[in-house]
Amino acid sequence: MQQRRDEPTNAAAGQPPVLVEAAGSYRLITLNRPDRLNAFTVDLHRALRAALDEAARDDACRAVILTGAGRGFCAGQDLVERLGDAQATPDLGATIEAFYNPLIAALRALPLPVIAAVNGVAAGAGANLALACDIVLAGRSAKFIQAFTKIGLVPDSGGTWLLPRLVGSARARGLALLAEPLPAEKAEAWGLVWKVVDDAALLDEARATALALAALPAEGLALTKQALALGESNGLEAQLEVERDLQRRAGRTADYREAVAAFVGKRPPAFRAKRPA
Ligand code: T3D
Repeated sequence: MQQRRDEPTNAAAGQPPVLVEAAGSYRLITLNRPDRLNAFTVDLHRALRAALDEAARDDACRAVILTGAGRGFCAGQDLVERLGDAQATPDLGATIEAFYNPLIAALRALPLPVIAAVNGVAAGAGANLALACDIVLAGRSAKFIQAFTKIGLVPDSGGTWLLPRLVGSARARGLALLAEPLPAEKAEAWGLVWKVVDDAALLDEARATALALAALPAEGLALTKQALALGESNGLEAQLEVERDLQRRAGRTADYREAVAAFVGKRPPAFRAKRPA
């Protein structure tokens, strides 16, 4: 039977909206609605949150890769899902509050580094989902689009907060207001992206990055992520105090002691395989 144009796909096709590969020390989470460029439905939101929560609970998991199935990373909100609301006036604030805001907050608070492997177009909330990750890798054909104003909306999922911090006010305003595609290499030059690689090499690069992170002391990474998050709103004086407090905690970890002993002993360190609870 042919899919009706106004039905969100995937659930109907029996495909899970998110695929999770537990690859030993890291997890690969793939948004899996390729026929809609992995646009967000409620099901996709729920599955992605569950996958992130499970990764956080798995103490063998030291990093997460987030990517998209097919030719896109994520096209933001599924507008077909919204079509169903056309008769009523939808309360988009409610869906932002219920789904998008908690997702971005959860990503930023995850005690694990998250790598976005942007394998194609990242539009609307999909673009800001990628930018909210800790390390953004992009395939050469990827592009980032703040698609919101094209449909009369406001950049969300942290876009209005992240963009000026990443690229400065002038570029943030251009991106947000004009909603033009920003190609991967320009995104890298502007500081939105850690690294651009050939499309065919993207997943290998993401896996290598995850393994490199997984080999580092996990608590140090979690505390570093926490320090950077607090630094985004603190003044210097307050942040110096944050660094003191977090360094105190880091200095008490077994991995720090092991790293120093290994360095002085001129041997490779043997860090703990599991993240501490
Ligand atoms: O609602 C709320 O809760 C508020 C929160 C909002 C958050 C947001 O993200 S708002 C922004 C929503 N997203 C968009 O406005 C982007 C819409 N998509 C596009 O502009 C284009 O598709 C792209 C620029 C992303 C890619 O263009 P292109 O030419 O590479 O691909 P395409 O042919 O347009 O898309 C391929 C298929 O995916 C196509 O389906 P078809 O014709 O093959 O059956 C297209 O309809 C579908 N698709 C792409 N984006 C979405 C989508 N279907 C539903 N929702 C989408 N967002």
